[in-house]
Amino acid sequence: MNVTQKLISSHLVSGEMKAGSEIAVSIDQTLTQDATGTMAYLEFEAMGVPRVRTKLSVSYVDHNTLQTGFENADDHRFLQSIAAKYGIYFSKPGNGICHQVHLERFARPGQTLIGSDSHTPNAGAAGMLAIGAGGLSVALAMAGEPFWLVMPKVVRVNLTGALQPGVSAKDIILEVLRRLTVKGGVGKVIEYSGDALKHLTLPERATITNMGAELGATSSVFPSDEQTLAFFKAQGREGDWIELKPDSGALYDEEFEIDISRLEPLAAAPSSPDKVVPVRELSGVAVDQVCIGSCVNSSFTDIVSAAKILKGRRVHPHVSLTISPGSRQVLEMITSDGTLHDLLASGARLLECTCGPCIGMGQSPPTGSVSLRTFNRNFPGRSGTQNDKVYLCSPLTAAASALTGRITDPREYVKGHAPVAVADKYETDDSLIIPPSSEPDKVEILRGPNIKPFPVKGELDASLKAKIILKAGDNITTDDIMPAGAKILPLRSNIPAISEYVFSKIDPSFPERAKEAGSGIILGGINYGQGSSREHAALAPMHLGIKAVLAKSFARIHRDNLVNFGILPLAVKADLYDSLEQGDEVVFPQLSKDVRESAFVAMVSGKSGITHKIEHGLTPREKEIILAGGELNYIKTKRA
Ligand code: MIC
Ligand code: SF4
Repeated sequence: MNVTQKLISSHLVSGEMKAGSEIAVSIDQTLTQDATGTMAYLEFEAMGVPRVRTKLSVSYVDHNTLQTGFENADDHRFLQSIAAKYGIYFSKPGNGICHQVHLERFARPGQTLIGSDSHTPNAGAAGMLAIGAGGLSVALAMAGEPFWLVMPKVVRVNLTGALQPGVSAKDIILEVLRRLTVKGGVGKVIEYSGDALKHLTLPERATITNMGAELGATSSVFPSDEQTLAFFKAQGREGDWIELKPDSGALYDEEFEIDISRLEPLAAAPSSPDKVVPVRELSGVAVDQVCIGSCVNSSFTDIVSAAKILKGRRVHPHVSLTISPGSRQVLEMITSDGTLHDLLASGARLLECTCGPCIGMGQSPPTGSVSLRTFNRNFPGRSGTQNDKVYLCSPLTAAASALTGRITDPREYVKGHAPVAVADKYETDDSLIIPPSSEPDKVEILRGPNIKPFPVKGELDASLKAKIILKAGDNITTDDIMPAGAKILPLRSNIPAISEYVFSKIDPSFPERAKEAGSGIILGGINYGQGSSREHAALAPMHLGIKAVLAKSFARIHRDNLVNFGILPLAVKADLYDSLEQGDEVVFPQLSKDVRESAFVAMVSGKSGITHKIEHGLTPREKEIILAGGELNYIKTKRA
């Protein structure tokens, strides 16, 4: 078996390990972050389970940390109180980005983790099966339910050689993205192997598994080996380590090789993580802003390697350089070893240990400018500035470019630098991680006025007449569907309020048209719903009356979220997509009967009168959920 098969088979509770068939795995650990966590815990609360049933559950606050009104602060207080009551560890704001802290303090080789954040596969660097999911799936796992997924294909990426100076782990994953594109990983786990692994440290591996999310992959994983042990020892967690390697002769569904010694610095051009080009081809592009941080590149190693380039030099006068360390551990270490001083002396601005600019929580770039970021996503407008031009690159490229004010190949700036190794010993102060209360009965859950109950749908309609509210193109992201940023994120606990922003960046009158129609449909192209795990991209449209999404294909997490909230996801062929227009009316004459009894649903186009038979592709379990009007209704009936 390969590593992925070992992880799945040791947790398999239902189904057959045959690529494409539905399986269920037991979940050892869960994580949430604040922007998805409030909903997830409200959903968990509704399940009436007195204490989480996982081995470990952690609630992080790292996204909504700008307290520009009472909303985010109220959410933090709610999250802390509900964690104390239900047996969840609470990582306070300032302690760091969930994925970075989880890798440092909690990841365990051989275990399973689901998190209400799409970059949860970051922990796959430590030999875990770590998967991003909607908040409701995470709530169910906390209640002891298994996690359902389609058995992925396992792709072996064989890494050979060693990185040249100035080239880093970010360039490896950018190369994978260049080859596979943002939809190339759908239905797959990317498993890394090869002799290059002996040089790749855990933080470097995490950069690679983290950004596997941008491939649309179910997860990414590395074996747990000597490098893993070195990291665990340095974190004082040797006891949590086990070895986990593929059997010799393990089989894979697909494989390809990258000789990493031949890679050069790469960058993703605006506005998609797979628009990858060599940095050298961009040299000369003037930059106004450089941001180093986010869960993909904010480790101690990342910040120190950037600082080595900046040391003794000054940031270009036209550039604003920001640094967001990934965790308090990273911040403490760069403070005590003098790196922070080098950064500040170069003219860098220090931000909190949070997601910050990555999710538009501040630092939106100026109009018409270029922003160069070490992040994982550059979807249009995600920075908070309309028509933004965001490039993604490594911390080395970012640092060199901050000095010159132009996108710059870092290779000539690293001459004489020894590669930054994993620290022998990390500073481990867990005082900002609050353990759950030992007297849960005495804990009162503190809810502010912004925390509204989540909407629940009724059973699937027997028949449905609906209007196509929006016809969208390919690769629509959840940032398009339910934008984030400092203005909208504080409404994550308030579905009626946040629904007013559905599609606001690309089609501001969408909410109004949807409400007016009463029942609506969204028509999408390929890879609809790529990107984040935010279930708000399903919940808020549901609140506006969206009953089905017809798309050429779906991203995994978003499709799960649609099913979870009773919105019917229908994959349609290109000719049907082409024949339908925004504003058209369609009728499903016997919707619930079709879903219950057939593999197809009938849909009559109002314009042509033609009846189309659409294969719904729902598994038996998903059928039940859709018929019940969503997972919460389904679970309630099942339990009753
Ligand atoms: C993101 O990177 O888009 C986020 C913000 O972390 C999301 C979660 C969210 O929308 O709250 C994700 O990646 O799942
Ligand atoms: Fe936070 Fe950005 Fe990572 Fe999402 S991708 S978890 S917003 S740092």
